[in-house]
Amino acid sequence: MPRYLTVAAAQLGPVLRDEPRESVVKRLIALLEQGKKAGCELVVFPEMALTTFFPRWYMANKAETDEFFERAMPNDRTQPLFEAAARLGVGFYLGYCEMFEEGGRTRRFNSAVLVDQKGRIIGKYRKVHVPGNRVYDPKLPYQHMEPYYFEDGDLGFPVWQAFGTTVGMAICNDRRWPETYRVMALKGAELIVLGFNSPSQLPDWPDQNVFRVQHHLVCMQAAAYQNGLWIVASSKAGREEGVDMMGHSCIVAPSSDVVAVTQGLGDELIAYRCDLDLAPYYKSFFGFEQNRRPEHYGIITQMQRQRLAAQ
Ligand code: CDV
Repeated sequence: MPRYLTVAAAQLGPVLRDEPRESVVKRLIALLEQGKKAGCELVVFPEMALTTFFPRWYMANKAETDEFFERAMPNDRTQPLFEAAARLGVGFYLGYCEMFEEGGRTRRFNSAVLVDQKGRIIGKYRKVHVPGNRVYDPKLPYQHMEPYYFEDGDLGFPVWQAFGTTVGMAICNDRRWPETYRVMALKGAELIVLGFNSPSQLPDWPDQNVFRVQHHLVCMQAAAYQNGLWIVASSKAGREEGVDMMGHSCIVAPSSDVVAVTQGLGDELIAYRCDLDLAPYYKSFFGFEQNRRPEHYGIITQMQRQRLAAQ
């Protein structure tokens, strides 16, 4: 029996600081409805989809950022999105900022949930690779202070049996790391869904600006091919609070082909009917079981242990 999944990347144009959650949720529901019309079973929203990308600002008092976090998911303001998913029969991936109290301290993560076609959460992921500066840098026109605001994700890279396949999640900077995909591929992932917020210019690495789109695409094209999986990546795009955010939300096939990509920098949905059997086909081409040589890969994890020990 051939296996197909119609999936979409639902890109969001800018979300400004004063845009109420209710308004963003309406935009998400409109995209979900477009996804339904396009025959989608799953729609992928961006990283931190409910708010502006606040780590571009430094706030000495972290409590000032509470407005950007969700204390529960779903909650009163996001419940309509979950209800829409159940009504339309379309699942979704949603990136958001997660906050809770544990052991007398406040914990904050850059997280995402996977929601099924009945509007139920079936998986949660917390961003493992948390990039940027921990300390405010006054020389930069804007910051990228994720390590100051968020803990490293502590859930690893789980995968879920859902949507007729094996699905894994990642968030933004994770997509640039080969290990992200490899770990989930070894757990059988055939589809990885991710949201991102990537500025078009990096003020501390200006020589990289010309490569921004190329590097965004090449890491996922290589990963899709090397791991035999589909990747759906959804961006927050356009000029958000004075910062240009890259568009180029896309769907990448296991062949490495970019089969769909957004054309603009606003709210935009791109859908594709994915042949899931391409995943086992490309995995068997590499022959993971027979041809991998993990006895030569130890340094990948040993170096991490040494660095941690030296801290
Ligand atoms: N949100 C991100 O994780 N952004 C990173 C950069 C800009 C630090 C990225 O890899 O796009």
